[in-house]
Amino acid sequence: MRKILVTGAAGQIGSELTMALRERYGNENVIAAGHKTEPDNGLLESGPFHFIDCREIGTVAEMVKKYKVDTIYHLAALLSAVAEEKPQLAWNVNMIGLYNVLEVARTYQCSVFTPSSIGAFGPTTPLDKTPQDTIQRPNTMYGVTKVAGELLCDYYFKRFGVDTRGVRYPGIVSYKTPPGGGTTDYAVEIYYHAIEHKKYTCYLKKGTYLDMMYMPDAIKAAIDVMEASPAKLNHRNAFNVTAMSVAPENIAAEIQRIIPEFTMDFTIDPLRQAIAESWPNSMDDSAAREEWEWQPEYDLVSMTHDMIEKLSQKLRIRIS
Ligand code: AKB
Repeated sequence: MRKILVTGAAGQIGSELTMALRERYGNENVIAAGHKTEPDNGLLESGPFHFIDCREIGTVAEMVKKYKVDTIYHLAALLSAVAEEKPQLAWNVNMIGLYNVLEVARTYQCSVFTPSSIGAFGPTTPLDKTPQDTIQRPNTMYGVTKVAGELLCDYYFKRFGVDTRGVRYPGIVSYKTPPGGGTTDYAVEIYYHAIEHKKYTCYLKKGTYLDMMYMPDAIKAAIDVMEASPAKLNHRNAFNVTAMSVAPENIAAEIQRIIPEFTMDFTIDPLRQAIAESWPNSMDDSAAREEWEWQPEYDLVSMTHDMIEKLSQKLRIRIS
C-alpha cells in the first residue's frame, strides 16, 4: 500500500486527485498539503490535511518523515497567465518547489509524479500533432519552468534513480474546484456562464485550437502513469496526453445543443491570446498510448453533457 503526499491538494486537479487517491489507497494513506487556499470540507474531513510551503524544503521533508511517505504527487504550481504576471514568484514556486520535492524524494526514496503541460512547448514547436519528442523553446515563464522541470525530473531518475514520472496536461475542464490563472480557464468559465447567464465573453479568439481533457481522464492519467510497469516505459516524464483539440466556438456549439439560447462574444485578452498561440493546436499522445495504454474516456460531446448536468446540480439551476 502506498503512502502518498499530494502538494497543491486544494487546487483544481489536487482537490479531485486527492479524493480519488483516498478512495483507491485508503483515506489515512493520502496526506493532502495545501499552501493558502482553504480546502473544502470533503478534503478536510476525509483524511490528513496540512499547510506547507514547497519553497521551504523542511516543510516537505517534515510531511514525508512524519507519515513515512513513499510517493509524492507534486501539483503545487502557478499557472501560465499568473506566472507571466509574476515571473519571479513563478520561478520560486515552480522551480524551487520542484527541486525541493526531488531532493526530499532522493533522500527518503520516494517516487514523484509531476505534471508538465502543453505550456512546455513554444512558437517554434510543430503546432499540429505535436510529437512527443520535439522542439521546446517556450517564451513564457510558465513554459520555462515546465521544460526545466521535465529535464530536472529526467535528471533525478538517471543520476539518482528517483522514480520520477509525469504527463504534459492540456487544459483541464472540471466543475468541482475552479482553475486559477491559466490560459485554458475559459473552457471551464464558459460552462458556468452558460448555466448562470446564458452568455459568455471569451478572451481567446475564434479559431484558437488547444488540447483539452475532462477531469476524470486527467486523474486516470496521473494514477495510470504511476502504476505502469517501469519495464514498459521508454519515456518517464512529460508524456503528451490529450482527449480533444477544440476552439472556443466548438465548445459553444456543443453547449448550444443543450442550452439553445446560449450566446458567446469575444473580448480578446492579448496576454492569454499570445500564450495560447505559442502552444500546440493538438498533441500526438501515441507514446503514452503505447507505453502505458493511455486512453481517454471523454470527448467534447460526453464532457459537455456531464459538465452541464453536474454543474447545474451544483449551482442549483434547472436546465430544461
Ligand atoms: C494553463 O492554462 O496555464 C494550464 C495549462 C494548460 O498548463 N491549464
